[in-house]
Amino acid sequence: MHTVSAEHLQSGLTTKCVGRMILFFGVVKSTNESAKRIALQGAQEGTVVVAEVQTGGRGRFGRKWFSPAGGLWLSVVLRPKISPADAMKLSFVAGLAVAQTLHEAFALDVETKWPNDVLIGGRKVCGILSETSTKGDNVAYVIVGIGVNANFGRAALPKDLQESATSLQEELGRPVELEKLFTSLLKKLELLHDQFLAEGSDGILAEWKRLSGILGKEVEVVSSSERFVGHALDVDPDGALVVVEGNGSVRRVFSADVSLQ
Ligand code: BT5
Repeated sequence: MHTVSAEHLQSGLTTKCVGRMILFFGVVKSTNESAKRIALQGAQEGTVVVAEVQTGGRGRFGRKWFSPAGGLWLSVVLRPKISPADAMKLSFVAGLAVAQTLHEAFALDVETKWPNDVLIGGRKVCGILSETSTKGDNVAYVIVGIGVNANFGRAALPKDLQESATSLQEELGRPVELEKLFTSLLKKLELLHDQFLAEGSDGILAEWKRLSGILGKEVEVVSSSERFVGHALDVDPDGALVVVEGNGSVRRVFSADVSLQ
């Protein structure tokens, strides 16, 4: 079996905080939902919920995230003492953690894609859903959900995703050790999260941008209210995508889907 096994998840984990407490489920609706529930009940920072299969995995804007057996589906409860605006940047921290882990473990050529994807060869191998809950002006908790398509072929995904998605198994021609991937990913996440809290987001964003496949290119931006094309210039310190339209006007985009033209 190349699925996650509960007893092995904690072995080899050398983190101080992330993964100190792990809740493992065979089947769950969504690890983000479970993590939210336990966060509300006071789960300590760094608690991780991981599942073998999700029946109602979620993406942004209520979209569905397909989560068959063999994937790495997890959510981390964080309680950073930062502003809600800064908490939004945790999806860059998580995206960079996944990209660096996949590159270091498997020598894969990975790309980050604004705002929350990791791609291999232009195809999505990982999606991130970071959800912040506020209390007054403060962050109560953040759930960082990470989905990595690992040990299944593209055929396990619905037909309409088979062109745009990929998996580690598909790229490497073999399954990977999920427990090892889990351990390395949590270690990297903790490292980058600590760096983010100590030094701010500049270093993280710079590295994330270095891996970006869309900056400097023509893109189409689609949001709930509009659609336009332009030149993807930068990701600014707030995490907004800066796009220059043909007429020279500069747009800062906070929430949308972007694709190469
Ligand atoms: C995302 O949303 O990419 C965030 C996905 C986060 C999933 C993790 S798994 C653990 C945790 N628990 C959850 O319930 N969620 C998190 P978005 O950018 O909105 O992209 C969603 C779109 O990606 C869908 O509309 C599909 O087009 C596509 N998609 C769905 N499942 C996919 C998959 N397994 N691989 C690649 N693309 C997929």
